[in-house]
Amino acid sequence: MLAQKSTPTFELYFSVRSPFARRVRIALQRLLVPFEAHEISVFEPSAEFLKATPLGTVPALVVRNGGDHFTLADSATILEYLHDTQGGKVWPADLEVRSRVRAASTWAEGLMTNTVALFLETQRQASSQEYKFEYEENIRRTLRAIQGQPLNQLPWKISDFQLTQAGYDLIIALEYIEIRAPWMGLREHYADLYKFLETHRKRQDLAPTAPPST
Ligand SMILES: N[C@@H](CCC(=O)N[C@@H](CS)C(=O)NCC(=O)O)C(=O)O
Repeated sequence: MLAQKSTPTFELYFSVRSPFARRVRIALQRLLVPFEAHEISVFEPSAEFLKATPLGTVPALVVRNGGDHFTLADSATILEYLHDTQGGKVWPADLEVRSRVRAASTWAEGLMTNTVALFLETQRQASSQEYKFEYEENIRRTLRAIQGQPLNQLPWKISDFQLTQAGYDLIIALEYIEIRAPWMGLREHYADLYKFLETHRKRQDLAPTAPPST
């Protein structure tokens, strides 16, 4: 007989500085989805965490339902799951708008990926100038491309108060750059992006998950 399915419960593995985990934490809160949070250090992963998610990356969402469970890794995969199971609220319904918002979100996610790689490279004993330069160039190019767009409308915002998923991702990426790669000079070189960050970072749906500055 098939196991009886009921409403699933969720557990989220996250680390406090991970921008990828932050986009999922914010989405879960925004969608009013209750979850049990497990804070971990990616540098000292516990056996329990690695058992749940063998790749050892955060975020990882454990979905439990009627005795069954599975774990989703990767923030984009988790957002897609939340969109499909929690009322289609992560991405816009209109296909063209959705594609534009997803494209913008991918840019912001790319900023996160390159900044994580840049930070990790700076931490290595024999760090490569070549790799660092390449990550920095990717970040600069993408920041310039985003700054060339109006930020107060789609794909970043729906209205004065409503950010899209891409808007949340952009703020998360900018705050992460600020703490992990401050020499990129957001405030000095990307004034419009910095203004966007300053305008939104104190929001109630963003401020509580802000990464510690050290
Ligand atoms: N594409 C993945 C990236 C996840 C990722 O790289 N997370 C970092 C923390 S910011 C991590 O878990 N690193 C651990 C490691 O590389 O061992 C996602 O979107 O979730």
